[in-house]
Amino acid sequence: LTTTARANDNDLEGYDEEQVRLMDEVCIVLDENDNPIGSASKKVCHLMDNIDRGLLHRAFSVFLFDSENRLLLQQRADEKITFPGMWTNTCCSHPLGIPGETGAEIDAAVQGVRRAAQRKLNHELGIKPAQVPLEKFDFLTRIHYKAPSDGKWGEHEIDYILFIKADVSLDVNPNEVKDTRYVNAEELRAMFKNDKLAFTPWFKLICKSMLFEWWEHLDEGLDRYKEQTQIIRM
Ligand code: DMA
Ligand code: MN
Repeated sequence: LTTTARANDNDLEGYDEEQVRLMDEVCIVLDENDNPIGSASKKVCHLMDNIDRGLLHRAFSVFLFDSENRLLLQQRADEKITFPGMWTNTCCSHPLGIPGETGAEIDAAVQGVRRAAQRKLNHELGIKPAQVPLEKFDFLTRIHYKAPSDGKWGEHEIDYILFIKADVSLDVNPNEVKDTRYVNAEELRAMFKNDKLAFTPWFKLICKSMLFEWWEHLDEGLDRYKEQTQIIRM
């Protein structure tokens, strides 16, 4: 798969310079069962031509709740190459092919994803690692989904869902994030009814399936909702 994946020199013409630079990050390429089988650049992994040939990579989605159980949302910056300007969960990205973020067995993979989550909460939202210690991230499940962005670009991931409850201070990186907002469940439902707002496909999938039920039971512990062996296909 990795050997047949392709990219062109001009694929990134006209996009934000910093976001273009980040397309050189090295993502973890997977088989359908989340076994790492190689690596490829973020650019190669997000071209629909490669996705349509089956290229799949590892990702994570963080849902951060404050002490009042409000969920922190972000609106993606207009500079983002995929899904610009859309509202989504607190933070999403990819564990990279770097020491500490890779892992084949599930426990190592989860720990790698936690490290990546801590790194990107800092990069995108300016949340200091000490406010989101690794052991506070609660791994719920993995979701396998595919979603086109604009025809040329898209996502095809096994997405590790992480919950964390923490009161944090924000120092938003405007190249990544256009706006942030804390919402309760009712406020999020109202946002979905507002057709002037756009939401990322993975956030919509998670909201339609499990989010509101998990959210209701946050303080009872989420153990009974955890599905840590099966991969949920959406
Ligand atoms: C990718 O998120 C991960 C998911 C779950 C869609 P992203 O496009 O925000 O990644 P990055 O912040 O690394 O550009
Ligand atoms: Mn991705």
